Amino acid sequence: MTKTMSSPLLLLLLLFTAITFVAATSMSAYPSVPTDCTVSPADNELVPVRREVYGGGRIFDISHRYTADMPSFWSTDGVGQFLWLPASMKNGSLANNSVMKMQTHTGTHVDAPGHMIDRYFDAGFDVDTLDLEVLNGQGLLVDVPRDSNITAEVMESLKIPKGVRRVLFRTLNTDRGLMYKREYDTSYVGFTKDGARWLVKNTDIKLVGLDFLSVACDDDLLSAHLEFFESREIILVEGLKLDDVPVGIYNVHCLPLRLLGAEGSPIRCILIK
Ligand SMILES: *[C@@H]1O[C@H](CO)[C@@H](O)[C@H](O)[C@H]1NC(C)=O
Ligand SMILES: *[C@@H]1O[C@H](CO)[C@@H](O)[C@H](O)[C@H]1NC(C)=O
Ligand SMILES: *[C@H]1O[C@H](CO)[C@@H](O)[C@H](O)[C@H]1NC(C)=O
Repeated sequence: MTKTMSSPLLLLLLLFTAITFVAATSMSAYPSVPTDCTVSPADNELVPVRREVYGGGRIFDISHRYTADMPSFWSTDGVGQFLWLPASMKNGSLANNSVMKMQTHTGTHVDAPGHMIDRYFDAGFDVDTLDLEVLNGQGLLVDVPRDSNITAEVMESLKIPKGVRRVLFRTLNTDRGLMYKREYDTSYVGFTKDGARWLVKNTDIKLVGLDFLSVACDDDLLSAHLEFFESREIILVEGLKLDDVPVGIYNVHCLPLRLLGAEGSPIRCILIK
């Protein structure tokens, strides 16, 4: 670059900056989406239905809806805007086309072994390598005691039979509605290091699901994750929505996105009776 810039070039640069700025501001707002789907009789043919349960109680959606107000790791302001509408029919485009940008560990999501073990990340153990057989199959929804994190003692008391390969743990987090609070609450319940180790050593569980953004409690965040990740056989599904689902045996279905190279992915999980 030369030290001095000719004035036409400078002008062009300024103009370009201005255009970029306008484009950025027109992208900054996202149209509001109706979430209240109680039928208004006037135009009931244009009211979408939003459901948590399908097929008269046969299918439970256990994924959270993505919103700007959902909690995000260590944030007091939630996820914030993650959807933009750079092209819209209202502004003359052929179609509406949204753009999204968010951490891959947002909302209901899955962790790959590369999340906290760097040599696994470098070797390519990303979400695209996760075993769909583990993520789909018969599983158990259990309630854990509300007065403790998930320690070895708690795990032992749950008496989960050998052979059970998928367990979703419902905790105090669900009662406290932590996934509905914008502010990230570090006092959530999760696995302690010894709880994670006990599960790895004494059960056949390969899918571990929990009802807050991390399966490991804040005090043992790294150590409990490492216990789970080491063998690369256990898949962690976090941020599950387990409200109002009866305890019991279900067919669990979880499908991550095939994000090549990513150590996490949003995931859609459902339970079928
Ligand atoms: C359309 O463009 C206007 C002017 O740039 C902007 O204010 C508005 O937010 C845009 N609408 C949509 C839906 O993108
Ligand atoms: C679980 O552990 C966290 C710290 O990681 C703590 O703040 C919380 O009070 C514990 N919860 C229970 C129910 O013991
Ligand atoms: C997309 O286009 C349709 C038709 O113009 C319009 O009714 C709708 O509001 C647009 N969606 C958004 C998100 O702008």
